Amino acid sequence: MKIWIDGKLVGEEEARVSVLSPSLNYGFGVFEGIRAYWNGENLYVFRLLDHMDRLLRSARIIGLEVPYTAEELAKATVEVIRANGYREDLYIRPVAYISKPQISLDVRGLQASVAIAALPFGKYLKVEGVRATVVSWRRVHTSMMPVMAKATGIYLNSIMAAVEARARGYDEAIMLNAEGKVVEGSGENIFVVRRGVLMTPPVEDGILEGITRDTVITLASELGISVLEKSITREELYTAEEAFFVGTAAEITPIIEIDGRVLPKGPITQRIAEAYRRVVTGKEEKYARWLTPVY
Ligand code: PY5
Repeated sequence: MKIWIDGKLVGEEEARVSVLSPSLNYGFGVFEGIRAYWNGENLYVFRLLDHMDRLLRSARIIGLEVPYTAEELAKATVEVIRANGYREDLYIRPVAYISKPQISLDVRGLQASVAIAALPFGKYLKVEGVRATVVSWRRVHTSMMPVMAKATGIYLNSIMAAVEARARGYDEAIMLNAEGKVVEGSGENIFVVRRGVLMTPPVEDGILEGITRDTVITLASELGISVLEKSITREELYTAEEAFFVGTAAEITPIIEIDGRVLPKGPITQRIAEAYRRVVTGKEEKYARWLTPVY
């Protein structure tokens, strides 16, 4: 596999960092997760520029200097996919990090390296639906960590949640914030349906501002489904008619059980999932602007 690093395409064994990298030791880095879909004829990268824009915003939040524009990183992504000759569904992982050794926490003025890897990828969560549980680990509060940034260090919080849920026999975690409001999964945003209305936690509750979340809000409005961005309590979650996770990796994944309460795989979830699939595979002319053709 060829990986793009700072303008060069290198073999996987050459794509290495120092063990004393502050990105490895202290979690000082930012990353993205992007998907590309092969429809039998074309390979489309979904919302590529939006992901690269978020990577740069994340870097700006944590104070990491990334010496590339979003357009340059988008071009590099197409280049690395072509270099590998992929003709299948992919997951793309750009990461900006400090490759050189440094013990000091004073990371001011260091310039980031950027690596972009693309690999064949299937489903992340069970397509038929997942059993979820509210875990004991709370989502880090925005006064403690810059949760709006997709920063590597923050993912220890996600790992604790993801592992706790699985160790307790569930498929995925649902996290509450410090105030006890439902915020997201370990690596997904969440939507619930109550009385026919689709609801999702607002950004100010301390979530990652998901690109799939934005896609779902856009598609739902078009389908005539009303969407509310509002804080969600645990009781609202437990009395939801439908619930689903959304994310680049998770796509649209129905939640079929929450802490022993069974949920149907409802009609709104299904309509959203179908619309999403059509858009990402290039079957909706109207959303062609979200697709970057590789070939
Ligand atoms: N919330 C968190 C904590 C996430 O990590 C992710 C993405 C999302 C929400 C959804 O964001 P988006 O729709 O922009 O992808 N998580 C990564 C992904 O590629 C996976 C991390 C393991 O989906």
